[in-house]
Amino acid sequence: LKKKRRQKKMKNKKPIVGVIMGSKSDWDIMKNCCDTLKSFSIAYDVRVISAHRTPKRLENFIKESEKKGTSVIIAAAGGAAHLAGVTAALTRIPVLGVPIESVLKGIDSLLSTAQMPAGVPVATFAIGKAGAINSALFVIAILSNSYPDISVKLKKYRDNFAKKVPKRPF
Ligand code: RP5
Repeated sequence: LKKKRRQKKMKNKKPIVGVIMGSKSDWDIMKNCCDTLKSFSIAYDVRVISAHRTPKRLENFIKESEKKGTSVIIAAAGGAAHLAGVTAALTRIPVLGVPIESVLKGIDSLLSTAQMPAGVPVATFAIGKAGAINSALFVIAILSNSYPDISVKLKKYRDNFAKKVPKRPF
């Protein structure tokens, strides 16, 4: 009965995703993440928050996110990219990391985001645009377990892939 009640509550509640990035300069890439969420009609709360330049803003954002029941936070940063890791350390909301290209082509961002010591996980995606889109699609896949309307849209999205790929290369 408890499970049914919880499921009913979930059904009525729209999910919300937090999308944060270390700098305004990350927006060109992270716009792809937000556009993907938007195309699935998933609400998101997007902000520029830097772990080292605006740490108080990060703390406040996490407090707000916990209060409003944010499902997941997607955190993008470049260089010595600690935004996703610090976010994950401050909350139990799952954190997905998107490494942004840097002077070292994003290898530094990728390693800084992915190489978390055991205990505080950050699910890390590809560098740049692919990671921005896939982080959103990953959230969408997880949410589709609980929201049938999202699941239907995801199936359509995948079916469209097959239609777009030619059967022969010539
Ligand atoms: C990181 O440093 C940001 O996430 C960005 O990718 C990188 C460069 O930031 P800006 O110097 O362009 O503000 O904190």
